[in-house]
Amino acid sequence: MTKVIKGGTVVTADRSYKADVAIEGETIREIGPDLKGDEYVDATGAYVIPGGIDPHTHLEMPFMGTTAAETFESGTWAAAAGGTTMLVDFCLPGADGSIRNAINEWHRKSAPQICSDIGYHMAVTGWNETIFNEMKDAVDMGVNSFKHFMAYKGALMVEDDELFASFKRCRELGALPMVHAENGDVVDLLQKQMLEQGITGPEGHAYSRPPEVEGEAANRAIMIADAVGTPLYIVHVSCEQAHEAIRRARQKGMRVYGEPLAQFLILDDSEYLSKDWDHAAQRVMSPPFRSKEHQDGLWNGLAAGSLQVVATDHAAFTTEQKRMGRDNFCMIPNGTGGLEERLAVLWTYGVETGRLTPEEFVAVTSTNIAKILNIYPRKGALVPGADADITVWDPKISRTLSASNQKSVLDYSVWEGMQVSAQARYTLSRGDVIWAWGQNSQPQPGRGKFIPRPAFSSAARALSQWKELNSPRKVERDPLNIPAGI
Ligand code: DUC
Ligand code: ZN
Ligand code: ZN
Ligand code: ZN
Repeated sequence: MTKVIKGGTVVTADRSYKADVAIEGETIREIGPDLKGDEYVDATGAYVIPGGIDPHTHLEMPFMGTTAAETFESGTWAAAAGGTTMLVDFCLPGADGSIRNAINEWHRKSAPQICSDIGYHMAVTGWNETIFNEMKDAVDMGVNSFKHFMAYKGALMVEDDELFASFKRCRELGALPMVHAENGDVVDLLQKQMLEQGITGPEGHAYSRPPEVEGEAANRAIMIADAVGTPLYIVHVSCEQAHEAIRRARQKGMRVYGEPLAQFLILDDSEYLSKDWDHAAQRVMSPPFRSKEHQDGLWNGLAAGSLQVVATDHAAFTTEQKRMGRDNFCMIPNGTGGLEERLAVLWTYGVETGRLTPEEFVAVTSTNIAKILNIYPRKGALVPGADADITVWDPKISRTLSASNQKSVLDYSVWEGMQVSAQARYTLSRGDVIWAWGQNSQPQPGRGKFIPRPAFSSAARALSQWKELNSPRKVERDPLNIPAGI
């Protein structure tokens, strides 16, 4: 049975051209003019793009005394409705601290629910021999990236010696270290000062996490990564201070990757001054939204290549959950949503305004992510043999984003009232149409798969070289086989 996506303009990270796409089973068979099939998907007047990959979500995550409300089922449905066909979710260790158990727990939760494919990053929230050993298990289980929180003091935060040790372990294993870059000690101090001054509302959240604390941590993590000799991925880059650190490191030849969020590109910190407590609290996340000046820099970074991917950090807490921090902003569960809206807002505010070309849009929403996370070209590519994760992207459907029409389980939307100019007409996951605009039916829970992401192979080579040289000053700079030019 051959399915043909007919009459569209194929857009890849490199170029755009008129072509049909033939799918056999779960993969792409052929791309070319006038292809014949048994079944057709109409792409007339639309773009045919690799399905979006959101590299940063927190579905059903236990966090700050509660659990994120977005489920694997609602989250993957919302993603499909927004043209995203794969999520990479953050796996957190439970009370026993075991990485292996945490990954199994994530499988247990996600497997029966996911409508599309998923991968994981693993969080390293402390340092001991078990963690050192189990990081290898994680890589063997298909998790090749480890996130480190430099903030959330007393909870998830790791110290610099732990960062160094864990980065080194990543290097040995051929895994990619990631950081949440905020100076947790300074945030902790500033939070106490805010409360002492009687500032207890959501605006205190933004005041206690200024851009400098993010810039400082980004610089520190980069220096530690350079000392270890490993690439580094900095999640949720919100400000010029962190962007500047990444740009400088890249100029010096380091492989440092930066991930701004859709929220940071479009929404700003004036939201925290709302007279409506709920409105402001719903937008509390870390790092917080920044002032408008930071946004131009982030957009320019995406076009210039100093920032490579756009994520959402989708961590969805209901208004009721946000009210846990009614008397103290430090208790507001941190997180906002966007996995359903990411492509539409990026198209509207990026491509429609001329800040990004359609090809750059594909690069930052899918292809670069697949390359950096080592799942390219199975994902993120429109080539024969790749998984048929494809979005038929319609630049003529304009609509208003609202909690009333979203697939997310949230009772509000941080994008409420925003007009967007494009929408997924069809979303295909490994050849199945899992979303059709106008039909609004839910894809089958459990049809999604966990996609193992292998260790980066050139790391092993670099490691043996390094052992031979037996000198920490002679470490190879780039042990990972991420394709050049990203
Ligand atoms: N930031 C958030 O806002 N939510 C989840 C975790 C994080 O780092
Ligand atoms: Zn410290
Ligand atoms: Zn984070
Ligand atoms: Zn996050």
